[in-house]
Amino acid sequence: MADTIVAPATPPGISALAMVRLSGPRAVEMVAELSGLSRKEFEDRHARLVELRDQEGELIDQAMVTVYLGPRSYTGEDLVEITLHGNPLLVELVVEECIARGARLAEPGEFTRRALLRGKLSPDQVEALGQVITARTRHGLRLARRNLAGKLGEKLSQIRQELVETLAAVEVVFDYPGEAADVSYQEGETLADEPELLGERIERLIGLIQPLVEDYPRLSALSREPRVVIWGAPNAGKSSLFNALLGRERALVSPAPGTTRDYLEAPLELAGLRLSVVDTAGIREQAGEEVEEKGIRLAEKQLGEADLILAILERGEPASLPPIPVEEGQAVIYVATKVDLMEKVPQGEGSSPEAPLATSSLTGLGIEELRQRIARHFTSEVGEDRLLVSRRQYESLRRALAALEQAREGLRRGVEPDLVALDLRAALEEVSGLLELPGASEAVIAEMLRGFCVGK
Ligand SMILES: Nc1nc2c(ncn2[C@@H]2O[C@H](COP(=O)(O)OP(=O)(O)OP(=O)(O)O)[C@@H](O)[C@H]2O)c(=O)[nH]1
Ligand SMILES: [Mg+2]
Repeated sequence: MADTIVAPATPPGISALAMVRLSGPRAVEMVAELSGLSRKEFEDRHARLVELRDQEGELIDQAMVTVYLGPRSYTGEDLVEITLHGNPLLVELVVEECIARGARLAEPGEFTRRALLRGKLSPDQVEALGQVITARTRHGLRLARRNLAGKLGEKLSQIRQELVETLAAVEVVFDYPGEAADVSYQEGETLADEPELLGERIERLIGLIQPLVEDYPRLSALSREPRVVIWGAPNAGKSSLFNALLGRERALVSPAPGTTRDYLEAPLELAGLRLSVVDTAGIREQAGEEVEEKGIRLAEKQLGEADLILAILERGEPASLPPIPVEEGQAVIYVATKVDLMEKVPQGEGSSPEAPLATSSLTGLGIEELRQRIARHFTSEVGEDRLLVSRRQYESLRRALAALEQAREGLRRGVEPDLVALDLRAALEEVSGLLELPGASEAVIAEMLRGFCVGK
């Protein structure tokens, strides 16, 4: 960590302002040289207007420089933020000048990596930061901020603590350095002798982890831009519904089946949510031509990436709906189209093919209700207690949950306490791995910083 890194902290392009960031032992010295001043002329946490010059003495730009002396900085080392006029050329020049003076261009996420390694941020906060940057909905932002404030960390710590206590109570010989200190239990008195009490504890732990795992598909969709994919047979009224939802004629509509070949994607704003709605080619067994066949393949691919599927039943007819290969975590709303042509309009909420939500793109019936139904799907119960986990945390918690379920099952069958302890230990290791900085695992850190840009 001895070297000094530099990177643009704002995206390339013309803007009002742009920022270059430096971190490391020589950061302040470098900016001092660039501005023809001495190190001492920069006060900790004070902005200073300077003139930056290249090695030939030519003016690069007037800039605001803010110095944050370590360890009271984002990275924990000396950190400098240089705010320039928003021209990518100026940014390039300043970065080049810093490199000429011995700095190294940062790798993506390297500032945050330093913060992590210096203990300025915990692993769960680093993942929360990623969520703050990538959130594409207000709800996703709220969830990310909650994690950044440490709410997920608290929850994971609580789970870990309870796992440690339970394990301690099962194992007479307890050997978990650093964690055993908070645990009090009397020797000879172990939960292994009381399967019912142990069962209750395991149940409680399952109850703590389960919501985190179950909420993941829906909540993680909020941290991206949720995708809503329209799926149905040719001519079922998909493109008409797509247009009706958007409130404009985006897709071509015609009485000929197989009109839509390519898929179409459009943004839709709903109650503070920004969604992506996708219209697809109609699905049928025997496609007419090669192009239609290709369209169907594209539609299937889109379906795979859907967070929510609008399954279209022409005139509410369940037989008109092609099979939907629903994947884990995907939700479906069943929508009857063209109900203006029906004698009896279905009254469903859209929860099953037998109870579809009635719509008519021609008369507008049910369209507003469908919009609300979609918004509700993503935003209902994003209550105060809901927590968003990252993909990595999700995978880990799923394994912890499986281990606990196995422990519960083992207990039920009356297996040896040793075996139950083994499962508990496996769960504990998963949860601990999310809270501690995993010493050796470079791959884990890289995964946590995936998607970060060079200046972050
Ligand atoms: N009466 C009535 N006709 C509709 C309605 N929605 C669509 N249609 C008609 O149904 C036909 C097919 O509509 P599209 O929206 O193109 O259907 P699609 O599912 O996109 O069809 P493909 O792209 O070919 O798969 C058109 O002639 C539409 O005018 C509706 O709500 N009521
Ligand atoms: Mg169409």
